[in-house]
Amino acid sequence: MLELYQFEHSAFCLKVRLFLQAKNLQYKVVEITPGIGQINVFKLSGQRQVPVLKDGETIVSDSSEIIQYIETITNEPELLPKKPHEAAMAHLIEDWADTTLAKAARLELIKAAAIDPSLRKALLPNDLPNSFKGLIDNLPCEFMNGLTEVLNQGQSTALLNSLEKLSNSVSSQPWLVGDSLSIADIAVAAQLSLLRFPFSSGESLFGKGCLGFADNPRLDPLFTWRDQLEKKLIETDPAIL
Ligand SMILES: N[C@@H](CCC(=O)N[C@@H](CS)C(=O)NCC(=O)O)C(=O)O
Repeated sequence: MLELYQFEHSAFCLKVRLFLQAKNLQYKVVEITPGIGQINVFKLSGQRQVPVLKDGETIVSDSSEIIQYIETITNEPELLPKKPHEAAMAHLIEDWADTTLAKAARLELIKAAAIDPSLRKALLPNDLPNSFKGLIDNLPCEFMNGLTEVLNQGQSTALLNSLEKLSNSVSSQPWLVGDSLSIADIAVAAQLSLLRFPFSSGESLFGKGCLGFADNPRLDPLFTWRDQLEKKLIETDPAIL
């Protein structure tokens, strides 16, 4: 049985889950508590980040490496395009989503959580005691602000600009590369979870997100596309939780 070591709200972990769901593979989720739980991740994989996939004796870390590994288990359906042009486009979009989009979306979410205590609380791991959650809830915003690396306006505008183009693209045709689902769609959809939370983030977070993104009508087609993609895959999710 495949085991996925993950954080509940990590976009890179969602990327691997969506890929496993699209491949219709059974897997077990092992929830890791950020910080303390990463000691076990380190013992298992020699590094501290999630996602990590365990397949018997084989341990793979890094979402892109995991995806390459899963592809060796089954290449059905084809999510890593084979035609050279499509393969290049899918690779470049995945790389953009994992780097530029991931970083900008993470910083936007930190900014949003700094000004919204309820978002901060909802993002905490489920297994934290309620008393501790209450403490976080009451931390003054200035304290959170002091901890954050803030996106400047130019970076927010650049992110919005790229997302509007993607929003227009999915309005006219559903797949970012070729004429079927690929890793490009999955990688982008996963990182969008930080800007507006999907169904899989749970009731307390679904639909919430970063001001200027989650509530931006120009991005609505993009988040609706993401929600439909996730819903389609979740309906057939073979995960054993
Ligand atoms: N390049 C990695 C990035 C993974 C990553 O950033 N993981 C974050 C969670 S989203 C993490 O484990 N952070 C904890 C840490 O860095 O200690 C991938 O694609 O899997």
